[in-house]
Amino acid sequence: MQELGRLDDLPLAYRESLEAQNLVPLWPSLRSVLPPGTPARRTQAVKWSYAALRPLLIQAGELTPIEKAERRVLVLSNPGHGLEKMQASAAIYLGMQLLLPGEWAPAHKHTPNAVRMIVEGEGAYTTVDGEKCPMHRGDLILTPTGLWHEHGHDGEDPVVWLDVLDLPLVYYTETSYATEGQEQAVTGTRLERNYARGGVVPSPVFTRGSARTYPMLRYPWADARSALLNLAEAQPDVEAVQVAYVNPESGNDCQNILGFSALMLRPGETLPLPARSPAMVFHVIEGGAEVCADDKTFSLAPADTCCTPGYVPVTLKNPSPSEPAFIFIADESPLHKKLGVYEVRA
Ligand code: GTQ
Repeated sequence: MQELGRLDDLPLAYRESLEAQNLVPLWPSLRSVLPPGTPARRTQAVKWSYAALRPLLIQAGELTPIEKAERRVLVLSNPGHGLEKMQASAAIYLGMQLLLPGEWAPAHKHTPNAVRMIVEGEGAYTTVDGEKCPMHRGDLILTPTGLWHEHGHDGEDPVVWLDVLDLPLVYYTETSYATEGQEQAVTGTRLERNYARGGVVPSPVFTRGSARTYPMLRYPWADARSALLNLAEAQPDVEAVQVAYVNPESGNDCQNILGFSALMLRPGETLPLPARSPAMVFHVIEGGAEVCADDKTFSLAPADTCCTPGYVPVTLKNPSPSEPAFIFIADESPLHKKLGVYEVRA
């Protein structure tokens, strides 16, 4: 490949004249913005241990009252991007949020999309768009763009959940903002039951108005788990025992920018994944897993989380000879597909 001219090959007076006109020569930077073959990535493969993070999160509960935090979150930050950027990958933000008994995180809405994956504790709930969504371990609760949401806790013990947002991308596009609001009136609860039987959905024919843009906001873990066990039993040869969290009215990804799925690794199973353009996040719901990517191997225990960059193969392994492992996965594939840059490399 041809070596191109450098900035300091150019006379200083010429560079100053360019700068005075807000002009920049392309050729000294061409290879760095269009690197040959594979993109440059800041995203590193990183693991966050729940055992290491939990005491620090509990300490945040002692140090900072909820009124002073609004959302009491420790952000899982990828050092490859710089910790202060609060990014797990180019498009993914991850945070562990703590809510103590009796606490209240007030209503707001914002342009980034969020989901919560409940990690521990009973008795908390989030109200999204007037729907009260109880939180139990492994449940996935959506907070799509523009919907009001607030969190409350009527239980006895700390509740922790993993927040996954597309905040880095929305911030980058200069479209990230929030609006504060009043406590919501609850107009419904557990509307996901409307979609609990595959293939039948509420009929729009005799009802006024159309289906909500985001008809299903809560995906109970008990249902996703039994779908995985059923798939493993019904199709023992299936390559990956994986279910996607989708919009049950359209069958599309449940949110616009990030994709979410749950994977079961059978006892002893090794699952090689090809190099794909999106970065991924793995969070263990039950069991244990080894994640190998980019010359790193992470051993994940329940509630541990890791991320992997795009364009590298990833191998997942369940080291247990007797117990299945259940993993929550978030990735950037809806974004890449919409942008037309999605790739799978053989
Ligand atoms: O719970 O609404 O981790 O607004 C970051 C921003 C959680 C939330 C985060 C948020 C929230």
